[in-house]
Amino acid sequence: MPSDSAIPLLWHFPVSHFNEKARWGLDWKGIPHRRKALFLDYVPRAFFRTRQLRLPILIIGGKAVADSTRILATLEERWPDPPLYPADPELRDQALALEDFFDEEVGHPVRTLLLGDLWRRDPARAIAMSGALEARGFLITAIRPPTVPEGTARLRITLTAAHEASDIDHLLEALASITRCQEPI
Ligand SMILES: N[C@@H](CCC(=O)N[C@@H](CS)C(=O)NCC(=O)O)C(=O)O
Repeated sequence: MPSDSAIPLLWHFPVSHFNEKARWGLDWKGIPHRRKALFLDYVPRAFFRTRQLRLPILIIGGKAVADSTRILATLEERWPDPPLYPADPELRDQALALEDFFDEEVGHPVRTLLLGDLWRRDPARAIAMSGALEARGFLITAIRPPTVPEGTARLRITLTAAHEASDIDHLLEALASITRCQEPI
């Protein structure tokens, strides 16, 4: 079946509040769709279709829609019933503000609490992060046993005098973007 078939296709990470939001919207509206969980292959796929590197992405009617908020808006437009948003404009604005607040302020710390410790003990996670950083132009090696104790892993970040402060800023941005919500394993 071609990827742009009439049935919407969701590219997603299984563990992520943004991705869960898109799955929940599709389920709430009872929209028949397919889901494909992506792993490291999300990098070329996402970039090719949307010129950005984040999931979820919904492929619908030949178009790729990135960003969970835009995905919900697209679903609402195409399948108005049952509605996701309140009909009253003021309540609707409040609902959208709440969505934004949970996306940006609540979701990340809650995920970190639940998953942070798990990930620290996961060598596969370190490899995936190293790959995601490489896709952004950073060569950062995953260090695994026996170099570090069994059941643990690290990322080795090597700085030299040739690095500019802006390089470090970009690295921090990339690390924040990847670690705050990605689950590519
Ligand atoms: N504003 C976006 C954020 C999506 C997002 O940050 N997705 C994360 C997973 S939770 C991601 O794909 N990260 C991969 C990366 O940054 O390489 C949305 O609402 O969909």
